[in-house]
Formats: sequence, C-alpha cells, structure tokens
Amino acid sequence: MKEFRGALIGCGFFSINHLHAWRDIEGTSIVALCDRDATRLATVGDQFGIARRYADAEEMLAKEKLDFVDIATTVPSHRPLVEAAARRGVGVICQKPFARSMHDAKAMVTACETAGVPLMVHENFRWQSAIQTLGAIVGDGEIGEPFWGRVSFRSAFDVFSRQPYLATGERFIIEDLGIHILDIARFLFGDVASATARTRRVNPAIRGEDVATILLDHQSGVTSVVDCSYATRLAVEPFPETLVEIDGSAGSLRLSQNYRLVVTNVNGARREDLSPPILPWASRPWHNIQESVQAIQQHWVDCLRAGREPATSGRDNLKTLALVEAAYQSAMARESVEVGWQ
Ligand code: NAD
Ligand code: 89Y
Repeated sequence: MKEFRGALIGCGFFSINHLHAWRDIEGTSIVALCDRDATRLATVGDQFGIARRYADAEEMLAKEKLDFVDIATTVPSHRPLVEAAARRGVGVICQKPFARSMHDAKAMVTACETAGVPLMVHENFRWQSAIQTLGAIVGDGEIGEPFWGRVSFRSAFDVFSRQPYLATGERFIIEDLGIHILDIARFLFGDVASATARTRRVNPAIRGEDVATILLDHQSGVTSVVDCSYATRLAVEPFPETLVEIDGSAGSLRLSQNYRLVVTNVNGARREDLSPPILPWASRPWHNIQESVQAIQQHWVDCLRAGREPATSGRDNLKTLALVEAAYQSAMARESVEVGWQ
C-alpha cells in the first residue's frame, strides 16, 4: 500500500486537530510543517515530533517530496498557498472558508484542475456522524420525499478567545459558521436556486454579524431554513451541535440537543442516540467537530487511493460559497437572490 506524504501549513489553533487525526490515519504521514510564526512552528513540531520545519511554504514545496499539503491557515493566505502547491503538482486540502470571493475560489479550482492535482475543501461539518446518519435516513426513503427542513446552530459559546480574528472581520457568522450549516443544507436537500437572508449584530464587542436567518429554495423543491446565532444563551449550551428538522411525504425526523434523534413514519416513532464517539485525543465540547476532522481526512486518503473526487472537492465547495455570497447579498439588499456558481 502506497504511503502518502503530506505537509501541514499553518500551525495554529485548529491545526492540532488535523495533526491528531493524521496520526490515526493509516498509510499517511505528515513529514513536514510550515508556519511563518516561529514559536508556533516549534511548539507544534515538538508536540507531534515533526522535525522538518519551514517558515516559507514555497521553500517547503521546493525541498520536500509531497503527495499533498494540508492548508490550515486563515482565508487570506489560501489562494497563494493553493496555487503554489498546484504549480508543484502537489494535491491540496484547504480549510474553510475556502475563499473571500467567488473569483478567488474559481481561480484555485482552475489552478488545480489545470495542474491535474486533487483539491478538497476541509468542509467537515457534513462529516459529523450524526449528519451522515441523517443523510442515510433521507436517502433510504424512511421519511419519504423531504419537502421542508431546518438546519440550526444557536449558541453563546465564546469562540473569540481561541479565534480572535473572528471578532474583527466585517463578516462573521455566515462566513465562519453558517458556511458549514449551509453546506449541511446542501448535503441533505441538494443544490439551491435562491436565498433570502436577514442578519444582525447583537454582540457590541465584535465587528460582523452574529445572527443570520436564511430561507433557501432548493432545486429539489425543498424549502429550508438555515439559522445561526452566537448571541443565543440557552439553559444548556449546545455548542457545537447542529440541530436538524426534516418533514417528508411519509414522515419526519428531528435531531435535537444532545444528539437525540426521533424518526416518525407510519410505523411509529423510533428514537436513537446519535452521540459521536470521543476520540482518544478529543475533548468536550469539540468532540463532534474533532470526529468529523478525522472522517474528512480519512475520506481524502480514500479518494486519493481510489482516484476519486472528494465529496467536498473545490468544485463542490463553489456551490456552498455561492450560498454564502447570496446570503450576504440578500441581507444587504433585503431581497431574494438567485444563487449562481458557474
Ligand atoms: P490561527 O490563526 O490560529 O492559525 C493560522 C496559522 O497559520 C497561524 O499560526 C499563522 O502564522 C499561519 N499562517 C498564516 N498564513 C501563513 C502562510 N502564508 N504560511 C505559513 N503559515 C501561515 O487560525 P485557526 O483558528 O487555526 O484557523 C485556521 C482555519 O481553520 C481558519 O480558516 C478557520 O476558519 C478554520 N477553522 C475550521 C474549523 C472547522 O471545523 N472546519 C474550526 C475552526 C477553525
Ligand atoms: O471557525 C468555526 C468553525 O469552523 O467551527 C466552529 C468555529 O470554530 C467557530 O465558529
């Protein structure tokens, strides 16, 4: 079995999850690390015992023999890093948000296609085991043909202490978190024709919007509501659970807080506990995200081995990014916006 050689770029807060997950994935080694911050590079290199370290990604790409790079930096560096890897014929995983604009996203997809290298966006929320189970239930027809859905993420968890950049951007919740929730809506109900959104900023200490409500018209005929908030204080803090409601022609499903699932159809109501496993390196409350990191990285390796396009390829992610753009446009214009990604 071929052993894939990867390198991770960006040794910040979230990269620790990537590196833990890579350690548990067979047939893959992270052979080098890159970060322009020397302290982070040293700390993470020592923690994971990775000796080959670079401050500059171009230098790393020139000196290392790699099958892929795993880019875990924030959005401003994504395009130059993706294009540098493509020029060297190296496959790419890139964290979300993939790009700030559709223009940059399309340029990265084209660069990788032209170079003939695979490109996957680390769009991991749909890889949470509870969300995959919902996809299977819908696919199996247990509730018939879906006609309505709600995908909801409401919390007051302090995300700013670990990710301070989230407090300073002009855009916040749709670009950072809503992007995942919109992607789950696409995963469950298919691609979207038009979107209508309303946003608000409740927390005066941040710059962008922290509440968004988005109505989606899916091409399948489903109407869904995607709602996100980081300004919602609840009796039991649900972070980072995504709650889902689906009504179908033959039944319904509800995924409620604490991963409780109820599926109802003509046979009655069945209940299931969809709590994710807590991986040996994981910690609450992040464990469902951490599990999905492991799942998406395993998917990347499976796809590399099989020569298949990943489910959340760069090309696929254009459709999720187009929803983010449409939501911001709609909120600004206060009108419904056609979703275009071609
Ligand atoms: P961070 O700021 O903590 O870390 C980013 C690191 O990248 C920094 O150490 C920085 O020095 C380095 N870096 C930036 N540009 C570089 C370049 N050109 N070359 C080398 N190093 C460079 O950020 P973070 O909180 O770890 O987030 C990283 C990304 O992960 C963000 O895009 C964020 O949205 C995403 N994220 C995803 C999830 C998820 O569930 N998918 C969760 C949290 C964060
Ligand atoms: O950055 C975000 C993400 O992708 O998942 C949760 C998060 O860490 C904060 O909103």
